[in-house]
Amino acid sequence: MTPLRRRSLLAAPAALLPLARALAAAGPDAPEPDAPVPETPGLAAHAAARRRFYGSALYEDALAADPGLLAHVRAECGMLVGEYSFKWASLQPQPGVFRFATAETLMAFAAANRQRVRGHTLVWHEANPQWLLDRLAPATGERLLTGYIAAVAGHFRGRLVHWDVVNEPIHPEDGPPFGLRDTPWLRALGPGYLDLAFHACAAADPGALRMINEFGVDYAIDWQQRRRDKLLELLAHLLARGVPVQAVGLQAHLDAGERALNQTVLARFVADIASLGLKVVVTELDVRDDGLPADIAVRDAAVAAHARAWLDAVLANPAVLGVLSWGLSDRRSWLDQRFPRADGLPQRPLPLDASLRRKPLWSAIAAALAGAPAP
Ligand code: 9MR
Repeated sequence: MTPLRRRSLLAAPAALLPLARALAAAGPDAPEPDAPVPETPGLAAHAAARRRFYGSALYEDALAADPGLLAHVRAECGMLVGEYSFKWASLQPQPGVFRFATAETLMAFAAANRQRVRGHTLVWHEANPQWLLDRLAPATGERLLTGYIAAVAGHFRGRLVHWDVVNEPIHPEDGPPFGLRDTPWLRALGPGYLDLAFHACAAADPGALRMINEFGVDYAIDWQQRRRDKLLELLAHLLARGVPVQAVGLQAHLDAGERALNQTVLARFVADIASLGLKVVVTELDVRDDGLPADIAVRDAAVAAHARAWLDAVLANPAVLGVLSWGLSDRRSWLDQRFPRADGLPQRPLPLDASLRRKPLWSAIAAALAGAPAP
């Protein structure tokens, strides 16, 4: 705060003096206080009215350190997903050593609030411990993969509603068949790593919906069309081989500056997935705004309109079970590291702002859920 503003605040009318003093004491960078939890229904209730769910990812540090956020997570979310604690590097940091404590803290929080939890993720090319990458080879791969899934999915058996059995397997530019990404798993085991993973998960926790979770399938642009085509091809091949995949996660990391949002293309893609007999979950919704001007009202409106158009097209299909966003509040998003705005301002990608107030994106999600057809 400049000296000038501080003086003018302290010169405020007597009735405003306590507020002026509080503002002056708070200093220039002090965050606004957390907004109280509204009394009107949260997104979970809006979703439940259409027999869908709404939830969000929770960054695990919040469980101990951010009671303000947790109060809103309780009010808005019917489902949670750990942002990191169910990944391999977190659950098995050393060979033979499993650490379930953080994931169990999240499970306990969810249970106390009658929230469901989805598991993310069993097999991925990221968030793997170094020891695993060092040991992974054709001779060892099957035992490492199926042993881990038996242990982890077995540990949570009956307590998770979904498992992202395989995360982000598609990357057509890499060259392997079915557009599969060139990963340590593919190199060790070939495309059959997916079969092994799904069968192992089905055996260890038959009640969790078994999913492939993928990003970059949102827009009518060539490289994303290739990803949609390859994902559909992969799913058809898996099903033809009797691989027990049951649903597709559309991550929905959207970009408010992207103009190629085509509702017809999107609706067709979801219908193609559904026609294979598979369900769909929107798993990681957020909306980048680094292509937009700084003005907050402009950004918030554009983010909301963009998400609304995407969600309307996707939720029109009764195979879509629900929506989770990748975080609930702008106070923390991976996008600020991965796609920082040129002007240094934080991104505003999530339903609540950094002070936990509902944003236009909150209303867009509520309205899109309200428009979903009967499942
Ligand atoms: O948001 C997550 C970040 O905190 C982690 O460091 C990172 C690596 O584990 O994963 C991020 O979440 C990703 C998710 O697991 C899969 N889809 C893309 C998400 C954003 O990168």
